Amino acid sequence: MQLTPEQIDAYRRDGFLVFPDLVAPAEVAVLRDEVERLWDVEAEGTVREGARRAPKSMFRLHEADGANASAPFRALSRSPRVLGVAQQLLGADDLYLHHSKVNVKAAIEGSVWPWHQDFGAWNLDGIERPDMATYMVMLDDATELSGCLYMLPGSHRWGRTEAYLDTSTAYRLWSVRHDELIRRMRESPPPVAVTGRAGTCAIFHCNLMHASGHNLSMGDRWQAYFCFNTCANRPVDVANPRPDYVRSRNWAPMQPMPDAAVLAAAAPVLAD
Ligand SMILES: O=C(O)CCC(=O)C(=O)O
Repeated sequence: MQLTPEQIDAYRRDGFLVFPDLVAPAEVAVLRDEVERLWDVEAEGTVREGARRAPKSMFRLHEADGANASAPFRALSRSPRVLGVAQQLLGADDLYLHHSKVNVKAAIEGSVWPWHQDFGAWNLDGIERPDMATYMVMLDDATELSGCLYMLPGSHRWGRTEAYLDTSTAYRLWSVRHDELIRRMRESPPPVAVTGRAGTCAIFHCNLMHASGHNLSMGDRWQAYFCFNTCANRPVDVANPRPDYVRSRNWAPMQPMPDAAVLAAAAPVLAD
């Protein structure tokens, strides 16, 4: 998938792009089956929350091995729509995934993701340059009520803002000091709600300020994320590195797969 010069300009200006309905309903169905298959798997890379103990995040879907390995998610991450777009925006062919995940924001119980820049954590992981971007795929309709993402347009141009560890939710997150955030937001265009139908995608710069609210709706809000880095920007060694599922040590360049590989990777339906 070739981005237009206008899309590339918009990414540089705003720090994100949205692609409505990019993943077909049949592919979304395959990916949703995968989330259901992995739901009860007790994996190191699954963080749960709420009375239902629903996954807040299921990590490491894109690798060929491991408890949460998923062939359809692996194929999607390597498709021209995903890997190809990341290659164009990061200006490099050799990319790897720092991590992948599905965030299941469960009906009523799925909680907030405070305002943050992804690079706040990834810089602490030992990655030196903000040559990174996150690709998001909606696996069901995302609304403001169900806790869609919000982006603060242009905030990636602030550079990295000092982060603190917010421990208020099931997934500890490097967030932004509230006084600093309010000061910056007063000078910024208003946040954009990234709503859309299942299959809508977005890509955003690793310094883009983003957040999402509690899911107040009666339905879950499932979204997949692929966090790309250039192989040349792989992390340097740090003391006490985070686990592999969130700070990958597989720095081999990803090999592209065709778009059709997502459906081809679906588990076969067995006859009675
Ligand atoms: O899934 C969400 O609502 C937010 C996820 C997010 O911001 C992140 O993983 O960095």
